[in-house]
Amino acid sequence: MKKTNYPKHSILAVAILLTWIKTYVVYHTSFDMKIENVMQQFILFINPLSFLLAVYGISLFFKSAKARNRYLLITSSILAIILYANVAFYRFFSDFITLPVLFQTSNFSDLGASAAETIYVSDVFYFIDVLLLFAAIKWLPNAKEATIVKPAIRRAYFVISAAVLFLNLGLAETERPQLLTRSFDRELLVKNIGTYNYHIYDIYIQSKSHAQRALADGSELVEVNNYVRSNQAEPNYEVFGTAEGKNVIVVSLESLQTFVVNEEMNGQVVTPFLNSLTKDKDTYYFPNLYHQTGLGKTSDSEFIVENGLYPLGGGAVFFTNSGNTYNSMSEKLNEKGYFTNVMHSNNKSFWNRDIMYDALDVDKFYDVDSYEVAEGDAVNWGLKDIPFFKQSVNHMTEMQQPFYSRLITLTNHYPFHLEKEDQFISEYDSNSGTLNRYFQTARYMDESVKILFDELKAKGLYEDSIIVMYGDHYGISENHNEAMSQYLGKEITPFESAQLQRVPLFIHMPGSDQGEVVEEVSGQIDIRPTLLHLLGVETSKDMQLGADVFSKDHEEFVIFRDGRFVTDKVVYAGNVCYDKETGEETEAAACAPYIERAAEELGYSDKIINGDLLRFYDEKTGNLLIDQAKDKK
Ligand code: GP9
Ligand code: MN
Repeated sequence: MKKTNYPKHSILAVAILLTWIKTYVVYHTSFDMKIENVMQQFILFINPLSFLLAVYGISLFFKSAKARNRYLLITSSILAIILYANVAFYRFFSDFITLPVLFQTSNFSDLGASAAETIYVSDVFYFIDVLLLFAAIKWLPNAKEATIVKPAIRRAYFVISAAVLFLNLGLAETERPQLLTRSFDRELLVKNIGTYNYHIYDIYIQSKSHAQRALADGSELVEVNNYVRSNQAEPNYEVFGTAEGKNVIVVSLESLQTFVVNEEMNGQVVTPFLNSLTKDKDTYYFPNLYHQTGLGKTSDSEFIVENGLYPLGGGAVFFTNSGNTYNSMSEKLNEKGYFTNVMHSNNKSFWNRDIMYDALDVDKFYDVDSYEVAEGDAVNWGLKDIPFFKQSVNHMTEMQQPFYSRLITLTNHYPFHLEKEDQFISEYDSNSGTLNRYFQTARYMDESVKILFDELKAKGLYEDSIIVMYGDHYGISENHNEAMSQYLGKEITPFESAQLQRVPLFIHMPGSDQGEVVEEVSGQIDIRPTLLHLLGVETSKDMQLGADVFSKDHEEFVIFRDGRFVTDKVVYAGNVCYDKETGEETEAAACAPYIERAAEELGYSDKIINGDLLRFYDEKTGNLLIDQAKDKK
């Protein structure tokens, strides 16, 4: 055979380069990914590389040229099919493939029909790298030569491929902190770690929850059920059903904490409209309600409100358990004839909402595509709250009534940027730009809520609706304690930090004349039973862990996702028991009985979610389906 000057591993290099370049071109031509700066462009460019180096690198173990070439071709074809499947899926769903979609059998008919429609002859382009690799194997002179690779060389090769992966992850982490721990958006994942790595990550997350699910059986429900039943709170029949038949409008107030309500900042009122609601004759205001979210932030609060269960301790339950059986508030209201929907002007795959809302039985998701985002109308991650509310109310006028709409706001979100024309008050003057701007965006949110009320009145929807608004989670993290302590005029101890987890809840019932400030210590987990009971919907058979705040049985005991808790007497934080009244450390015995119960309750909630136990429960009869086969549903 003729000797050539081609480098020894040129066929491997050709395979990697072809798939790499094709993937990068496909990113730009076939997906709609917003690239905001040069760094993001660079990350997008290098993100296929680490995976391709590793997977094609396996060919270095093959001793014969024929086997090696066959491996390279098969790998190249599989990768082309995976990428192409994503392209075809994206054309129809504007989203990347995630395993649960493939498992949800109801999606198959959709998928099949849409796939046929979205395949074109020109799609052979997506396989061009396979064809070129085939040609290279045929024509490249040294492609037929076997190359024996020394183990040391192979090791060096894989070290380099790992180094590329870490470089990629490092850059992604600076660009999007907590990307992997929170896994908040598929588009962001693909943008930062690449399609191929994303699929591995997706398989990892999904198989973890599948394994836990497979091991669970109905008998685990016995203990959970006993706990839930013994902690159940009877409705208060004085208020039960007082909002029956009304449209339900639930508003998630992004990052709004109670510390700004009824307060001033440098002589400026932060939330004038919400302040007026705290004294309004038709509004229940809850100043002592705490958020209970974990890493899943907004989505965790949605999960709590819909299901009356805690989110998970690690990762966002919207991602990890979107294939579970739930008995959500949407499902219950669907059964009462409500049209259930969520409105949020962001990319629908954020927090895996598009998939999770199916599991929660939400009839329709009005995502960013249902909104007109005119020039100058967007800030941070999407449409500003004022145009968002206006357009949302327009959608409501077209809905079948009664409806249950959950509106998720976005403007009061970190890093709290706002254009000049939307700044109704000046900034604060601490060393934290974040806190300084937070007051302005909170003020903007207040204005937007006022406009929501005005719009509902103008469109004739107000009188027939009940409006529930809650802060989803904290906006100011502990990184800003110094600035926070300047504002509050006191040191931020673990006690104060826990108290800062209060988020406001308003339940506004036009014409009810029932308004009051409900001082009861409560949590987001109580919202579901409280609201359902106001609507006259029983929850006595539901597998939920919250309790109706109006019930005489409601206990003042709020458990945070991280194990901290608050009662009417104590606050347990940083492993210290504090007297709630004074904020001073108190004897551990005052907290001791609750520590175990907090862990127990969180444990039961985790058990329900990880084992997907609601598939073994009949909420109509309250029967446990213990003898059912494990693979039910
Ligand atoms: C994203 C929005 C904000 O769609 O809900 O999410 P967050 O970062 O607050 O969880
Ligand atoms: Mn949020």
